[in-house]
Amino acid sequence: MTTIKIHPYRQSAGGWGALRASLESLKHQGILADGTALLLKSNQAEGFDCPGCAWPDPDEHSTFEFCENGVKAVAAEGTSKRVTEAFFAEHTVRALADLSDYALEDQGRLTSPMAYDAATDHYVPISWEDAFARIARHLHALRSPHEALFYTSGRTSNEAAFLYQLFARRFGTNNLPDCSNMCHEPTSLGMPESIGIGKGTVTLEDFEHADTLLLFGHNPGTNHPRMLGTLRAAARRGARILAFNPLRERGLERFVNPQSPAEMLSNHGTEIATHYYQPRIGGDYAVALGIARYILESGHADERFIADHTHGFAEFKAQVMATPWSDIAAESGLRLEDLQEIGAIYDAGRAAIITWGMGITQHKHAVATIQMLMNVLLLKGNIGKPGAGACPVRGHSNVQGDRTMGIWERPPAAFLDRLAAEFHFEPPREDGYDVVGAIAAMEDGRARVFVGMGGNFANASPDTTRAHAALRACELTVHVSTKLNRSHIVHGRDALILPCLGRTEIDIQDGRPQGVTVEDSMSMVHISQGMRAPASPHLKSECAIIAGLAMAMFPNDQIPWRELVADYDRIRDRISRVVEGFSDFNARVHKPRGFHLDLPPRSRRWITATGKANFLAQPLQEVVAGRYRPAVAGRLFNLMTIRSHDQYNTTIYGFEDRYRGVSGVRNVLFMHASDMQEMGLAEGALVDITSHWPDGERAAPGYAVVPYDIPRGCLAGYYPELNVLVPLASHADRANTPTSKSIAVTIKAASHA
Ligand SMILES: Nc1nc2c(c(=O)[nH]1)N[C@H]1C(S)=C(S)[C@@H](COP(=O)(O)OP(=O)(O)OC[C@H]3O[C@@H](n4cnc5c(=O)[nH]c(N)nc54)[C@H](O)[C@@H]3O)O[C@H]1N2
Ligand SMILES: Nc1nc2c(c(=O)[nH]1)N[C@H]1C(S)=C(S)[C@@H](COP(=O)(O)OP(=O)(O)OC[C@H]3O[C@@H](n4cnc5c(=O)[nH]c(N)nc54)[C@H](O)[C@@H]3O)O[C@H]1N2
Ligand SMILES: [Mo]
Repeated sequence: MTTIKIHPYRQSAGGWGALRASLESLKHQGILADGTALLLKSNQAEGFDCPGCAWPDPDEHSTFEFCENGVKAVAAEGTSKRVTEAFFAEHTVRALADLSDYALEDQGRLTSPMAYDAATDHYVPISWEDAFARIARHLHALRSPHEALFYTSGRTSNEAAFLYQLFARRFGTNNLPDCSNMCHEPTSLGMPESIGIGKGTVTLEDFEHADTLLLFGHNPGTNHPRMLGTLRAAARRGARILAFNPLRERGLERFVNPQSPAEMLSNHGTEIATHYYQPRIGGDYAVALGIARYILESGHADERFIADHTHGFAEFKAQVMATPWSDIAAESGLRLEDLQEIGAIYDAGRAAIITWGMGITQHKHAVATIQMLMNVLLLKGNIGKPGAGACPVRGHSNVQGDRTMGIWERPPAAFLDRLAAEFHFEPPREDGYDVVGAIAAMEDGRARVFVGMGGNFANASPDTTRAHAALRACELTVHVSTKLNRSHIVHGRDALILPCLGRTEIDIQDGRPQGVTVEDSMSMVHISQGMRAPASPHLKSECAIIAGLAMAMFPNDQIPWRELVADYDRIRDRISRVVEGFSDFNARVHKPRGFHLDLPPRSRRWITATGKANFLAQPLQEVVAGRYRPAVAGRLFNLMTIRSHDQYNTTIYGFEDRYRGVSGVRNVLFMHASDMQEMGLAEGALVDITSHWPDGERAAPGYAVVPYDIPRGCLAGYYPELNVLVPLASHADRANTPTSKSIAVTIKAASHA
């Protein structure tokens, strides 16, 4: 038994708590003095894009938008701490393995290229040239280019992403797994089949015209705090805001805007959600189906829109009407009255936006759920008019842009054709491995070299034990990184750490400062200009690292790598001819605030097989039957893995999950009080968690249960620690996104309490 106590957070999200935490993080990184100056450059017309989340910036005012977790992200990159060659000389990799993930990242910024030396078990200094030559040697020695994997995390700029995919395809493979595979892949797969594009259809301005907002499965107070400003404005205008989340999340309930002196002084915030519903984990398909059924029954569907713009309505209607309300309610975890209320509110709305995050995508039936959300929009003509549309809330600040630039293991043929025409080579045509496929390929030797452009593959991936073994089986692992992390410790026989510039830092090529570009969650493309002196003189930009490697790989190549990287305008010129929607890229992006990509659904053009927007649905019983419900001894729970308020994915900033009232620990398991009672567990009791899958059990020992407002039968704990429980083969249908929000587990009192 430990003394973990939950202290319910009665304050609003934001407010003084956010200011205090921001100052703490600047202090912790040793940059309190110049941190503020740095922050003022974030998300400005001439500054850098915040490396936090992908939420867009309001364009009418260019004042600094305060965001606690943006401060933490910028401070983490701007830290005064450094990992030096002396540090690596002092510690064997074995010794480093004993450090926690928090401690690894907290060593500070990487400063020079390092290579693993098996004889001494140390990372030792290596020159950039030798590092490139070593990678080239390994790659050339492969039997096939498909034995190499090129992973990308979503912070990588458009320019670096474009060069990186060009390099991989020039080498001969589409093995470009990325963080998106674990994130919004079901969105990118499901939306095009429905409406012809895998991106959100709204802009920030639409939020000003919407009178109804449906928020599914994301936690803005923590993961995209600037969205709270948008929601606050909508709430003040009287929009109805419906939140769907098994957990009660403070940031969805009440928000004090740190930029509003009146709110700060009175400490009285704005209510965000007008209605808060707590479906059971994975219940959203049924919720959305219920909304559809309500609209169909009410007779208020937009018949004109349906006739002019959609396909498959009759079949869809028959299927929905054949699903009994009692099944819908049972599967959603909500009461019939709630479902009716939701339907009525949506029905009464003039213009509605639906947003969603990981609570929707990290499930077995994620694609079907997203398509059901699209059906709900289509029923009322809520796409292609002001104030209405689909808004997937992306994660990493440039994850959407990376995909636009061709970081995709299943590239469309038209993209490859244009790449071939522009660079005069024949790119590979067969699909590559995604994240799940990459792990399996490393396990059985089909892949032998792993290159990571950012990220932390070892800890972000599902099934930690298998993911680690897979990396260890490689002949070479290479990581282009800013900070030390587990992926450097869990390495291949040969291993390299290549330290790069962060987005906040000045990037000089050929004597001139370069800007990069990014695309936010709403398809705004703009320049990001580093402002700070690099953390070390030995760092290279991601673009320069890729070009350096390419020149070592392909001397005298027809692709002029050296020229391209000497001036990023040249990379953008190439992008303008290869990537659709980017014509005149340089001219457009150098305008303040950049430009918006043209999205066909906004003007009701549907680039689908039918030429229309498609109603697509799966019978509810099929969705239910697809769920894994093993017969086990003891009670089966459904576990979701989520982010605390004090982390950025695998980067743990600290141990304060402020809005959930948890302090100082991360080994907690949120549980309904009645379930605790039924299991005979007192607050703080330690339990061992076991996940179940046909290939066997996986264990996470020593978690302290805390009572929480969560539906019975549901549990929640933190990512990445609980990734050990996610079976590799448990992933979203077709999209292969690990089911990180839905893991079948049992619990029992800890063996060593
Ligand atoms: N500060 C900070 N910002 C971040 C990140 C970070 O780690 N830290 N990560 C970035 C990245 S890569 C991403 S993808 C985003 C992630 O942002 P989110 O999508 O908010 O990610 P999660 O914390 O995983 O939380 C998902 C939410 O879904 C809810 N949920 C879980 N299961 C279900 C379900 O079945 N149905 C419903 N309706 N809800 C459910 C959880 O209770 C939780 O509130 O944030 C980005 N921004
Ligand atoms: N169980 C579970 N697993 C999950 C999730 C979950 O909710 N639950 N979420 C999934 C999601 S949504 C995502 S997006 C993935 C995240 O997966 P990743 O993107 O792979 O992980 P991060 O933790 O964001 O990567 C952090 C590392 O990136 C490096 N880095 C930071 N900035 C830069 C930069 O500018 N350039 C370069 N080259 N490197 C940089 C630093 O070295 C840092 O250690 O995890 C997924 N895994
Ligand atoms: Mo993500």
